[in-house]
Amino acid sequence: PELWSDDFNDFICKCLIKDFELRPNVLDLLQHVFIKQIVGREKILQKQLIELIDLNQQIGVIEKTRHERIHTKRGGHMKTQTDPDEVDDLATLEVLDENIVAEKLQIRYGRDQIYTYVGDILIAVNPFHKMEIYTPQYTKMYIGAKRTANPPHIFAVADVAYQSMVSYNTDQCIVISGESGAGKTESAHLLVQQLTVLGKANNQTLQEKILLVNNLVEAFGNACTVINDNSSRFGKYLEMKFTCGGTVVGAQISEYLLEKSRVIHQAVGERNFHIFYYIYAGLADRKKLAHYKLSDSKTPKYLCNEHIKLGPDIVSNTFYKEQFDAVEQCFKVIGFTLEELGSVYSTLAAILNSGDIEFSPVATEHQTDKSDITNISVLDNVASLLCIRSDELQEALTSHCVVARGETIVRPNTVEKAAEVRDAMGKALYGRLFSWIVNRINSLLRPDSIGEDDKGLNIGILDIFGFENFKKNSFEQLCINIANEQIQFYFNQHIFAWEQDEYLNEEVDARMIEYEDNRPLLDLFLQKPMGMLSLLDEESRFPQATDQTLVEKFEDNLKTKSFWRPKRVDLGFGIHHYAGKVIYNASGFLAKNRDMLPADIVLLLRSSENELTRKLVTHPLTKTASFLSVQPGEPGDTPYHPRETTNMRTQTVASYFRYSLMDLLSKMVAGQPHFVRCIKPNNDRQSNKFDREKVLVQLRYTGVLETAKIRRQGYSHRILFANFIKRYYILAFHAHEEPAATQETCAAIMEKAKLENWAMGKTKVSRDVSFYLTECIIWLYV
Ligand code: AOV
Ligand code: MG
Repeated sequence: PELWSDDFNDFICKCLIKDFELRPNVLDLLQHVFIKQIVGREKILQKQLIELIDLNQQIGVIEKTRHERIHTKRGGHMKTQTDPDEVDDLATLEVLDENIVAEKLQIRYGRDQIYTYVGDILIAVNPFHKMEIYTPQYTKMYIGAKRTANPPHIFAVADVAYQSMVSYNTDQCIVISGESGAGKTESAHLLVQQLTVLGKANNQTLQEKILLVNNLVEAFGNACTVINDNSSRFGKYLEMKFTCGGTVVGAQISEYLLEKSRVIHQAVGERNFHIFYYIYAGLADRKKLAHYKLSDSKTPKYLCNEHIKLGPDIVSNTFYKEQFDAVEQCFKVIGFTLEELGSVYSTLAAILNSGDIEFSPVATEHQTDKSDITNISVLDNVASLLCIRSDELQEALTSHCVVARGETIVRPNTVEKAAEVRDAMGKALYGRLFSWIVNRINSLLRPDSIGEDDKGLNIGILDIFGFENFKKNSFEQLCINIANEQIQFYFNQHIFAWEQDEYLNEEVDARMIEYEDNRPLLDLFLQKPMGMLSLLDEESRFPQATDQTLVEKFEDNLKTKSFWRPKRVDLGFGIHHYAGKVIYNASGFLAKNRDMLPADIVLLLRSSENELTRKLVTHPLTKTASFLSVQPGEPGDTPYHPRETTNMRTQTVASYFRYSLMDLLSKMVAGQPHFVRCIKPNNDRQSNKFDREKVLVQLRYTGVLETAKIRRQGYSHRILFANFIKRYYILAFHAHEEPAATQETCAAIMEKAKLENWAMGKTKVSRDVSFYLTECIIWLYV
């Protein structure tokens, strides 16, 4: 400590401020000297510091030329400070209006600069073509780099999240939003890719496993829709687990609301889940179709949509075969056993076969509504794949038990009813298989070192199904759009509501920004007892109710201008969502919501000789456990945050959905959020086509302009006095000092480091956006 002179102090400050990559070394060195109290080694210390600075300068030069080279290669547009069109951050625009914002994005898009910041939020415009900006060279360039040193990039978001996690010892959460086909899932992959590098997994296999998780669950949960060939049909929250030191040690996924109805029916121009095509082609390639009771000449019904006759196209499709090999490889690397794999394939094959079971009416003397199975061989196939008895399956499909006056009576099923039971079984098997796979992945990737007390840290990545508006929108679209509505609400809360509250609480002067609050819409859906989902559940409890009575109930109870009944559309109702108007068709709503799997089928599957089949119907899947564990909140909690529990016995899809949302939010609110907003530049999936009007609509409903405004005026990075001082006191105080956690200490550090444009709250200190953009910022990226 005696060696510490003011000059020397300045010198260290310069080192620390100028340099990021080396700062850990400088700090290490200082600690080494001061903590161990090695006196008399000042010469060595100085020499080492000088070396560090030289090295630093060299690196600076290398970085600069690398940066220029990359920019030159990408179309000759070198980044210069004076280029007026070069706006990496929309929050810095002098004039902020939506046309200017759209124009800037368009200019950038034309130059293949698909990423742009709005303050700390990243906008990603889908390029619809392969970009050379995700190579290892880029990965390296974005590690621990100053934000202004590189063009905006998804890797920079990963880096900020990672660095904040390590520095502040807090969980992080990256929320990716945008409409269907905007690029959420791709962004999620890129984040995981960068985070695995940042997390420097000790063993290669773990890194590999984590990278494969997305591919595996997406093979089962994604499908081709009319909007997106690889559309996510479920919501996914992937948590990457780290030690407090920042080493990645595992991963956990939560899945939300898989669109099971797709298994039995696909809309015009759409397909079933990818895995069915993969397995069909893959097994054909390995001459194993017969083993799984599939035929290459007769395509399973669930795969032939009335509008696409795929037939032999599937079995000869090389892409599907390759994908099957890839999926199998994922399973193996992640750690599934061969026996488990066999059972997964059998279950999938059983589902495909079950779709082909046909029924015909049998008219007997007494009964006219009995049904019989016309193709017993198919029934036998299904039974054998599921390891259950064929005659029992037949009975469970064609009849049902009712308990009347204490007696159990067997009643026959009509042809329609039998087909419904068959389809319900297919959907249930698939949905449960999906959950089982997710749970199995979780148990294989659960970090061993992290026990109850040492929870470690995590970064969650949310990739849900995007907002959808098809020609015909059903129950699935309603749920998907409500989920998006909820995510938009979460975004608004963070960016506007809580932000402005915080200014008030901290007594920092800031102008209030108007934004579109979608709270009334969430009320319309989720409020109890008069919200849409509650009304749906209530109606689902009446056996006599029909989809018609349901829509009437909506009409009688939902008195808001966001809900209306369009004329001349039977069973139609319209909702004005935050992202636009959608007309829904209530046909099938009640059945989809009840989602009944007859007890006879459950009991039968429980008797299976196959372990997996039994597990699918007996084991309480953790998702059940996870939403049961959501505890009621305190009175006065923010609405739509976790605070409810459910009665499992009467669970409908709507009530399950409501609790999944709460479960998801309870995970998300635990972390510090980072937002990525994906924008779809056109509806034709074309590269280099920027539909200005289409983009404007998205900018409007996502509130990008308002975000830019609040970010421009805002102090978006706030640190508690104590944390700030702990980290930076060395800039203004001697190493051995312990300055008090007060406003004055913070101010002294700020002044010493010659920082401007900061604000001091009552408990937190911050800097504003313009400062954020200057080169010498030190505390954002640590
Ligand atoms: P989504 O996840 O937002 O839709 P995806 O991430 O599946 O959308 O993106 C749709 C398609 O856009 C991808 O299959 C790619 O072809 C292309 N794409 C997106 N981002 C990029 C990128 N960074 N580079 C190159 N191509 C890209 V949905 O899941 O439908 O809501 O439910
Ligand atoms: Mg997706």
